[in-house]
Amino acid sequence: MATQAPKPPSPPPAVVRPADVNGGDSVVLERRTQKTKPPQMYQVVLLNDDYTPMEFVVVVIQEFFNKDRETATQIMLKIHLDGKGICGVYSKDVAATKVDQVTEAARRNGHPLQCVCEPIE
Ligand code: TYC
Repeated sequence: MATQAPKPPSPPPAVVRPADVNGGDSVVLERRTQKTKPPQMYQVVLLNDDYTPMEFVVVVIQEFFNKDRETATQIMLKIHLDGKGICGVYSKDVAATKVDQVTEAARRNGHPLQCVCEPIE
């Protein structure tokens, strides 16, 4: 059985109203504004604490947020100094999964590291 590829979303149709058709030689097209909003995005944030080792936080940021070692170290130090820091921005489901994965890894290793997500804008 042949499967069909999903169609990409098409732009809103322009409208031709009878009043816009002048003597058959010109047509006014009315542009419709896009009705679909982009989805709400969420930032995943790590919070500082006094007990989780710096090395563990760096590895978590590398593994779960796909950062290189240098970027992960910079983010960890920002959290250590400022109290919190953004590790990534995702759709709601992906952000919630990151929070669960990080929290599970922290508890499994006996660390109190806190990870939360918050809507942006
Ligand atoms: N403050 C911790 C320490 O000095 C390190 C740390 C950094 C902990 C970032 C949590 O999200 C965190 N060992």
